[in-house]
Amino acid sequence: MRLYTFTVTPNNRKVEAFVKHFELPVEVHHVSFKDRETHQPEFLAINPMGKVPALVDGDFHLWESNAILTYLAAMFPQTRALPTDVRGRAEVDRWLHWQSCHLMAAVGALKAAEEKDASTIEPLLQILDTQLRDREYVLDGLTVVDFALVAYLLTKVGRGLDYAATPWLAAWRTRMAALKGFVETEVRGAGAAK
Ligand SMILES: N[C@@H](CCC(=O)N[C@@H](CS)C(=O)NCC(=O)O)C(=O)O
Repeated sequence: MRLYTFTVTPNNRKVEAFVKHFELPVEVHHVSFKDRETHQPEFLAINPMGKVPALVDGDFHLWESNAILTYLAAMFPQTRALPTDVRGRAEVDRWLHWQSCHLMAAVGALKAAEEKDASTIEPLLQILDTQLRDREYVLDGLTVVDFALVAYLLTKVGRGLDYAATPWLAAWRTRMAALKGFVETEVRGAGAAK
């Protein structure tokens, strides 16, 4: 398997951290935006969206970071990162969709400065904080959901938020930042994601 990625953005980092955390046999290829690699015909044949992350597994091409996460977790069940019971799987889907539809939009708006303050994201953080009350992870045990969500809170925008009102979330975020995989994919300074 080969993962095309760019590490620093949340959608890339969540997958790369997952691969590194579980030491999955996936070759990690960092694309060159400078060389417009994701807009070359070879890459567009993998992902017609011209975006990373993208995964190649033999003749199977997969894009969309959350689809890649659940695919890897299913392909490597030893990760125990994807519940197999119907309700457990529904909970995973719920949080992955929440991340794509709500958390990503709120972080994106702050990054683009369309939102001048954190008032849009704060209710989302409260909801996640409530879920994390008395819990080590978002669901039972470490799952793909933790990777998908926390990646958004470890960006430049995420680092700039005030977590004082969301202590359960803050503690989980700190634990996740220290997790193998997220440590290896930490990029600070000029190259860091906004
Ligand atoms: N919904 C997609 C978003 C993918 C995406 O927007 N990738 C960005 C980096 S985070 C990208 O490749 N941008 C380069 C471009 O659009 O040319 C996912 O979760 O994988």
